[in-house]
Amino acid sequence: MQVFSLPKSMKENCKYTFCPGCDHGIAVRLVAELLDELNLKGKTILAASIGCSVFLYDFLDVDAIEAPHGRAMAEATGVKRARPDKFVFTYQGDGDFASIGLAESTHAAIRAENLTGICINNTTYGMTGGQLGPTTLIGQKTTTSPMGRFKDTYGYPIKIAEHIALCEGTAFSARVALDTVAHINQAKKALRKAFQVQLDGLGYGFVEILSTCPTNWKMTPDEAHERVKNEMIPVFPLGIFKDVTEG
Ligand SMILES: Cc1ncc(C[n+]2csc(CCOP(=O)(O)OP(=O)(O)O)c2C)c(N)n1
Ligand code: SF4
Repeated sequence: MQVFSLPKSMKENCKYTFCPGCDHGIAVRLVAELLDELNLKGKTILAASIGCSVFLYDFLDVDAIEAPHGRAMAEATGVKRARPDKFVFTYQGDGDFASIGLAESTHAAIRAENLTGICINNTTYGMTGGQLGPTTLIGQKTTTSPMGRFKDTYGYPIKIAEHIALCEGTAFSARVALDTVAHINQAKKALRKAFQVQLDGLGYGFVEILSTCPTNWKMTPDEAHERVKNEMIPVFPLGIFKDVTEG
């Protein structure tokens, strides 16, 4: 009989600091399951970031280095170059990865660093109170765009997975979501691929995960998943945008 239990790559007394119903919790569990399944627990170094995932090193039982304010890909680059035998990945919010850290994130892909990047896109700066972020949807109300995001004032949301796919050194880039069981299964598959391209030495693997922020969106978790389906996926289509293993 299969028993639902904590992945071995999670700390035994791990207590999430995420709000109840937040998709960050699902994403972290998928990462931990894959670390178990690929036998990576003892050879992983995480470059943690700022934002609601700041305490990731308290949840995952792996070595970690804290890299606040968008610098995770720069730190991960140094770690991986010094220890190419280690599996190195970042886990960052969209504000961290694609706003304050856009240069670091992009250049790591352009340099074909043999790293894995995971970006949680919840269309807002969650930890700091729901401000407008680089992926905020046109029309979306945030604490710093109370009338909604107008393109004339704030510009357009960035399509991160497509942007990373355009970088020559990218081996794999995909966008997934966590709003349904089918999508969660697809997300795990994409993460596995992004892990594998690093293990095979093929370059930069990246997954953008469409996620929720029920607290700042002022929605129930179910309403938040409806927003992912009805408002986010039409703007941020799911799929694989580059995969060098597929020719
Ligand atoms: C006043 C202020 N400005 C900037 C920061 C830096 N900062 C920490 S968390 C964060 C937002 C992170 O948002 P995101 O990367 O989208 O991750 P999320 O919290 O949504 O998971 C920022 C800008 C700060 N802590 N306080
Ligand atoms: S503030 Fe939003 S993104 Fe952060 S833990 Fe709470 S629900 Fe999740």
